[in-house]
Amino acid sequence: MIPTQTLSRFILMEEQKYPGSTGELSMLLSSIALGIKIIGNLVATAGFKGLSGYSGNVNVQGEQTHRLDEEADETLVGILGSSGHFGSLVSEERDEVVESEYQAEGAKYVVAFDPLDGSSNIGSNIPVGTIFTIFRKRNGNRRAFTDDFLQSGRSIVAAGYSVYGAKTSFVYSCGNGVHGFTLDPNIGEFMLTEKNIRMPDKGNIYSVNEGAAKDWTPDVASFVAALKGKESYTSRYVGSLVADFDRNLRKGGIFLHPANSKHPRGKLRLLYECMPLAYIAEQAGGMASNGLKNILDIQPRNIHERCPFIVGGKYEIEMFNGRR
Ligand code: P6P
Repeated sequence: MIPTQTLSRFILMEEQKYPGSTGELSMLLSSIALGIKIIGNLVATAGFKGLSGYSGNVNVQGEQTHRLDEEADETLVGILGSSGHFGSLVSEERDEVVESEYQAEGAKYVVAFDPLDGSSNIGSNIPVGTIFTIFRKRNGNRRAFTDDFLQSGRSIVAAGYSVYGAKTSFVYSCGNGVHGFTLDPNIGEFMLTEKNIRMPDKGNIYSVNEGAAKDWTPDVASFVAALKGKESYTSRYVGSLVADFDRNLRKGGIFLHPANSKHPRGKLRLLYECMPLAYIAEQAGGMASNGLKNILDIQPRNIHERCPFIVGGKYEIEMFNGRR
């Protein structure tokens, strides 16, 4: 079978389900997909393009930034900025909200993204990725500003992520299921490879950094012990969020980056890591929690807020919540 469904065509077909749509969301998604193709190439060729290693700068998170972090960020800011169809954006690499210099007055959307998650793994050829969240501005008739990002996950219009690994993949949802695409580098197109991805209700994989076990709260410790014991789950942990999430999305199981004594509010970022992946998980039949409530019911208080993140199939999340 010759695959013929490309991401560009799929996005347009999705758009036709919404009469009166302006095409802005399609333009945004296509712009993000273009940025992901470029970033995938940068990741693959960094070793001989002088893009390896640290840049010498420190980001808003207080972390040393890799040259690739900055290149990925510049790529997305540049492409989205010139699309004219977004009001403003948030990047993990930037302290403040970035205004779109070309912002069309009526631009409807704002975009938050982690341009290159897991970049500490790049030197050892471990998969990394880009994660994004798209909201509609609270008020379409005024310029975008920070408050447009501080919406709960229930207001997400679209979200997705890429994995730069053995292949460059793109997984996204606009609320009509989760769909997966694979980049064909020979033609530069993302080809549809998985329609309506479903997360198994119950799996047999748990994914957590056991090196942090000494810092876990008792509920997390007893939950992981039960999975390893009577439930006989197997352990898989890459240490790159998109890789660990992408595996569990298809095979089932549970991923945990819980609050611990070192990160009492969690390590992962709510707006552009936890929320988009929670949205994808829920669209695929799974669930995500911060340990107390559904991630999608949380309203961010600031654009770089951190959050404990537990995401998995219904069985595992209900077990974690003590209902099994
Ligand atoms: P830990 C990578 O640095 C990252 O931000 C995520 O991609 C990954 O899931 C997490 O941190 C790993 O954190 O505490 O296990 O090193």
